[in-house]
Parts: sequence; C-alpha cells; structure tokens
Amino acid sequence: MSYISLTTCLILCLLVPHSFGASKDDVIETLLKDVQMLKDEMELMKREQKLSKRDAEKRFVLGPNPFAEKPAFSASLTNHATNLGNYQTIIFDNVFTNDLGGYNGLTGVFTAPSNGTYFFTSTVMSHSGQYLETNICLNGQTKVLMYSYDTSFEQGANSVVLVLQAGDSVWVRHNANEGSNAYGGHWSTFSGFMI
Ligand SMILES: [Ca+2]
Repeated sequence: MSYISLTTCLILCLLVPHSFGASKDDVIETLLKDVQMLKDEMELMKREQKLSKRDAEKRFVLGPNPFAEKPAFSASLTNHATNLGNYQTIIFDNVFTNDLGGYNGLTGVFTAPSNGTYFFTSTVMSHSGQYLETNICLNGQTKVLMYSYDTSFEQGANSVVLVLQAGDSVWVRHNANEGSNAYGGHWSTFSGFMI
C-alpha cells in the first residue's frame, strides 16, 4: 500500500465514523485494525523481497549468469602445464565465469562475441627455481609478456586493454626461450571482460 493511499485511509477512518456519529472507541478500534492490516502487509512484502533476493543469488551460483549483457570470463589452471613448447597455448581449464560464452576451457582461447574494448589480465606462476616467460596474444600476435624467476616460486603478471572485432581471439601462451612449466593448483589465471 502506498503512502498516499495509507494517508487517505487514515483520513477516511477519522472522518467517516464521526460523520455517522460513531463513538471514539469505534474510531480507535478501526484505526488499530488498519494499523495491524498494514503491519501484516509490510511483513508479507519483506518476506517476498527476501525470497526474490535468495532466488537471484541461487541463479548466480547454479550456472551462467542469465542477466549478463557483456562478455566476461575468468579461469584458472588446475594441473601444472609442463614441457611447454615455444608459443604453446596454456589452457586454463577451470572456468569460473563465462558470460556470453566467449571463453573455451578446452582450448584456452577467448573469442570476442562482439566488437568492443576489452580488458585482459593473466598471472602465471613458475616452478621453484625455474624461469618462465609467457604472453597474452591477439590472433597469434604477442601483446604483453609475463616473466617470473626465483629460487622459490614466483608469479608473473600483466594486463592489457584491447579493441577487438567480433571473432578476434585472445589467449595466453608460452613465450619462446625461457622455461617450460607453468604452475597449476589455481595459482595461474586468465581473465577478461568487455569494458
Ligand atoms: Ca624474481
């Protein structure tokens, strides 16, 4: 019930019984009944709101976001990627998010579903005491590079904003020369989204 109709109701409750000579007690009783009715109505609205919120949360947990308007993906590496050859694709198989389905967790390649400006970021961890060079590439052309080396483990990271045409492909691959093993266990990731 809106505030306007609530106000109207209260005014009517006050005026109408008086005009018909109702007693003060009758007026109070009518008002109390109306207040209780409003309380019940508010309680019901609160409950409905809580239920619809829970439904929305459930949809996010259960599957692809049905409200997605822009492409967005995020994935991590489950197992170590070992003996990587020069420019071999790193396949981030564990897909967290894939709004509008541009990312392929079997090939590691993101294909832009539509024209736009996109942000990409990747973090790749090297094994203890090993070098590792990787890069984010667009249609096979290196754009930015990640590098890591330490006597222990280390993560190399980089990000890039790219203007893409629908069908353009972006992925993370091993770079030539340095190292050949990327660390799994979800320490290495690849994410991107349309801005
Ligand atoms: Ca280092």
